[in-house]
Amino acid sequence: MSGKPRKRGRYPSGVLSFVALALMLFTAPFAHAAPTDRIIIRFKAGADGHPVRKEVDTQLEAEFSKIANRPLRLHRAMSGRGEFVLKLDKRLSDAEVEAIVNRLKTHSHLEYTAPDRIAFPQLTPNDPQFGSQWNLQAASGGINAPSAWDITTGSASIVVAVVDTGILPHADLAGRTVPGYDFVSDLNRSNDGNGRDADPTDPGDWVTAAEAASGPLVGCPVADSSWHGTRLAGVIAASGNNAQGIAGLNWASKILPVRAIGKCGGHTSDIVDAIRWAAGIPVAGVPDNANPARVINLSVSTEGVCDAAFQSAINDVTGIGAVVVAAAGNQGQNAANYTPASCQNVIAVGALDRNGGLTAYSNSGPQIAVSAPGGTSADAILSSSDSGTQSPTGDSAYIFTNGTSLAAAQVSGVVSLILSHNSSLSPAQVRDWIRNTAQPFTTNAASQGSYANCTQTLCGAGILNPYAVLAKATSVEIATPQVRGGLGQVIGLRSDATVWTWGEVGNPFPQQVPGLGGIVQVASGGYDSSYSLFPYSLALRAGGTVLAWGYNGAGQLGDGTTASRVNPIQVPGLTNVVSIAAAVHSLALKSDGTVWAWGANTAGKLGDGTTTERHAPVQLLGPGGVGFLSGVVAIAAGGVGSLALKSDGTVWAWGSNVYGGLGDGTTTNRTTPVQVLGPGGVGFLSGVVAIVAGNVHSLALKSDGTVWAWGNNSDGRLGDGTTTNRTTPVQVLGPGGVGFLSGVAGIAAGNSHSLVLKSDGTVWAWGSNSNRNLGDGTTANRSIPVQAQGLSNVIAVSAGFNSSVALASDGALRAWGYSSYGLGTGTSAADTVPPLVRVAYGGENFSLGLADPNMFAPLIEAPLGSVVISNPITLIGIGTNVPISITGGQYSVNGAAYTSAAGTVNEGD
Ligand SMILES: [Ca+2]
Ligand SMILES: [Ca+2]
Ligand SMILES: [Ca+2]
Repeated sequence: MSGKPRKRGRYPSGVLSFVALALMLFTAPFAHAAPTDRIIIRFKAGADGHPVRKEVDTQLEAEFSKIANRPLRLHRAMSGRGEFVLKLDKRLSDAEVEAIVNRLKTHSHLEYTAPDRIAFPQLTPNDPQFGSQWNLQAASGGINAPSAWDITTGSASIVVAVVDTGILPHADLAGRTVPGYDFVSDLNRSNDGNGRDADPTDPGDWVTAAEAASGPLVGCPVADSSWHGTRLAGVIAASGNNAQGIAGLNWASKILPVRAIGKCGGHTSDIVDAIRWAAGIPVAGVPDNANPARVINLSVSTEGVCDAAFQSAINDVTGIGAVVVAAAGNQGQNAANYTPASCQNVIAVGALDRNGGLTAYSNSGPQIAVSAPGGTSADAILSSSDSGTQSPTGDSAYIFTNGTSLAAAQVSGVVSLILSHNSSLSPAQVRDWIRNTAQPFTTNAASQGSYANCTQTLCGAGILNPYAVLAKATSVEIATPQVRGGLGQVIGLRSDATVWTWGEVGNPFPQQVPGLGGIVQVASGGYDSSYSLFPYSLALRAGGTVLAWGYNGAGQLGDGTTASRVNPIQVPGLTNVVSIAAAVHSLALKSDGTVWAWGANTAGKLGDGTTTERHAPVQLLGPGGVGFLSGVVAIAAGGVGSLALKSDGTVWAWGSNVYGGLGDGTTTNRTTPVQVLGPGGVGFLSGVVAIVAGNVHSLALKSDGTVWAWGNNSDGRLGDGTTTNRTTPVQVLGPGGVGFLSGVAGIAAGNSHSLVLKSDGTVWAWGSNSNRNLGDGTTANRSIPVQAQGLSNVIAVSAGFNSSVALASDGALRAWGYSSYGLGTGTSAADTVPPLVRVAYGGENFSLGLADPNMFAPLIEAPLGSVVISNPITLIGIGTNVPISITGGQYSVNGAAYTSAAGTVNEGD
């Protein structure tokens, strides 16, 4: 970047500057209790002196849950007679738990109830120099980090990138870094004898008088080495309570050192490459980053309004969920004229002195989002550093400095705590929450010696308040566990909204997709070439955007390219998505009932009237190519075609029809949707509540619990007792060929087999069994349903290409079929009972976590209308006054638990 230094600028342009910080004077007591998910109860004593109830049985759990209006289960018995701990589905604020406790007191069996509050030894870390870290303490004008540490001290799964001068090994950062990179390409600045390289160690950035007088660094300020990146890393993440040095804000998360600054600053071109790489975006000539950062600290500043190069990189990384924190700059000017503080979508941080007032050096103005202590030379910020004035000595020193750099690093540390606690938050949410929870500025700072009183026009929304923003982030919503089989891969969504993959290609056991949180739905697709499998994945974020990674040979990732990607990227321009599907092509359903498609388009499976491969989403046309299909509530992608379910219970299909898988009575391929006919080609299929597409056959579940199938019938995969292909739906027979299959709550289809979950938690399958994918202990193909052995309490099923997987109500998974060694089970034996998915060979069972524990499964998600079910079951997305027939017992509608006699009920009954 270019531009002339201003009067108060310290350095030539093109240089980052470091900032001083200040502290604020607030003495709020922070009286609070940490969130808890537990409640203590004690049963009353009866006439015989014994508790009226000996245990908390499922009936009592249901009663307590109803009173609490959320799941509440037995956790364990306590020491007192009749005394028990109950556990909520998540941690709630003190006030929320108090309210539940008060309601529970009304239960006639209970003597007392109390929140199971979490007591702390008032977590003051034992780091010997913590006493000098006034900026983190409450009494000294700091941000009261100990109160935040009561809630969390960080998660090891979160990565914070420090895009700066690199890093030094330091005793207080040992074990806390992941491999970074050195992006300094200018040999005049790199000081390590080369350009870009894989070692981000800081060689020093000193400038001698001779260098400043002539040569490539002429005009640069003469300076000792700053060890700037190491200082920032210490403020963010120095290990706390380790009896060593200082405490950083985050004691567990990882620092990603990304070197982009050398002697006398760094170039924008290197910094923006470093920013993208830090978030996991590939950079040409550099190995992909295996540990994408969710937080990127930019304690750098250069003169000039944010330019397109900087803004583009920031938009790219915030688009995939990385929070960018930028120092205001130390020029004492309007931050709007400095970069990256003036960029959109960053959290720009101003620096306060110990009185809570604006420091003389801090840039200020409406661009600032929030302020934090930056200190002054008299009251500076202690952090990890080195005593070397030129090259490092490696002495793990601790040195005081001040500046907006250090203020920004404190915000980055707090952001990493927030994401440690609730990884689902978007960058915009994090920014809003930090601003909305900030402490008010002090009003008399200038009279106490500050440069000026802060106002919201000068210094942002207020003073960084770690406790308040973490308390807000405690109200997490859990995801409903899901598992999806695919081509060469299984993908699982855990109840903490993290994503895990494993399968026939790649990881034999579940591994977490790094840096991914806040996911509400997953899909697994892939491409099969000469028996080599190339999987890819889609994930839907809570906010309605879609992430994609893996194979991209036909544009399945929707990013406009055919370059496969290791790390998730956001599908550009796609918003308000409520459901996703993947096969060799990708489908997305938007909240307005429209469908969008991209990827392979052979035979017209994208439904855009063409057979042209699409590398970005196109909208699904209407029947006959007129207008667009609308009113869609569910989508399915198969090997050859696609299905859509409309809210009126009708099914629409497009793509390859060689085996009749489109169900329109023909074998003609369709590039726009046609309506699936009724049985025997009479009328149209109706009353459907769920659809799935196999490789070359299709299944539909009707609201009466019956299953219908059409398309290729090799090996009996349609379940009608024959192997005759069908161009219109036939009804799946009952076990033994007697009557018809009923009581079905979930369906799945693989390459050549079909799988259903009945509402009693059992699993039934039919079709090809040569790979034992039916789970009945044999290898005999079946044209009528047989029961998979040893499975109970199943809440969801899914099919891979030639494999099957079942999710139980306790979060455990069982997998069977082809390549059982690669199904996460660690066995290739022909087990009679499908084996459990494990975390490693011989390891513990892998779990996707409990579904909303009192609630059972989201067995039917759509559409609405009149739905006949038998319990236990959960319905979500149901409008009020929609009639729902149940057989009685426990059920849940829209997240609330009810118990009812058989009959027709409505939400709230
Ligand atoms: Ca280098
Ligand atoms: Ca290097
Ligand atoms: Ca320490």
